[in-house]
Amino acid sequence: MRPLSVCALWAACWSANIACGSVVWDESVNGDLSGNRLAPTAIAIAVGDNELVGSVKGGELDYVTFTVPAGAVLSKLVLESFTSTDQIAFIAIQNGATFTEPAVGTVTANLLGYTHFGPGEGNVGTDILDDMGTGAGAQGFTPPLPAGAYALWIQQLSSLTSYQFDFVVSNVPEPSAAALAGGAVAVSVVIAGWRRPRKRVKYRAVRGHSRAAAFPAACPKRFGRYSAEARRDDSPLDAARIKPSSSAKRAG
Ligand SMILES: [Ca+2]
Ligand SMILES: [Ca+2]
Repeated sequence: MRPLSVCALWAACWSANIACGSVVWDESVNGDLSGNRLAPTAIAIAVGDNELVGSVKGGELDYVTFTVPAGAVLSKLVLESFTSTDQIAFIAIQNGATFTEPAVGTVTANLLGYTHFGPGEGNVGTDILDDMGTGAGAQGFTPPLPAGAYALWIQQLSSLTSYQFDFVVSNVPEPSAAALAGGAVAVSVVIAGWRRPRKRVKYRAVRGHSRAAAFPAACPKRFGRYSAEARRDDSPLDAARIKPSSSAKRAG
């Protein structure tokens, strides 16, 4: 079955009521994807929906590389369509712009992840990125995938298989208002902790004398500040001897 043209793809998306973003590669328009794992076809993806339309069959492999832009993540890889008499195909992912593992003699531990896809796997119309992250023996990951370069290996052992994937790219979430408020509270606590202990006013207590007497009348400001501190920091007994100034009352 021939891959859909861009126009037919849009019509199909409209009728099937599925997400259709920018078509970043359509083999019927842009040519067959690379079969060379060391030189995959580069597709440019951006925040939003990015459609890849291709086909594979026995003896033909598709290798793709893409870069998740800075400040964004790959949230999903949605298998939007699958047409074949063979109900199951295969896809694997690695970090980096080339696919270092061969199709025969693959060291699974060197794969970031993989999965089978198609009606036989029951995952047409679903996000398969999470399934790739749990491929047995692979490094594994939990979506979303962070910014960086990745390479895909897409394979079908027998019948011609047409597929369409949607690379769903999202902006890295901004901190929530609640998180910002929490951060502000934490900063306030740190500042408060930094300001204490307060520098205590040096004062030599003399039994029977008011502390107010230690401050000359010419220094009312200092006296007021001392009074406020005395009420907070000194013993209730000593503090009771001091009549706070009006400025201290306001400060307290
Ligand atoms: Ca192909
Ligand atoms: Ca899934």
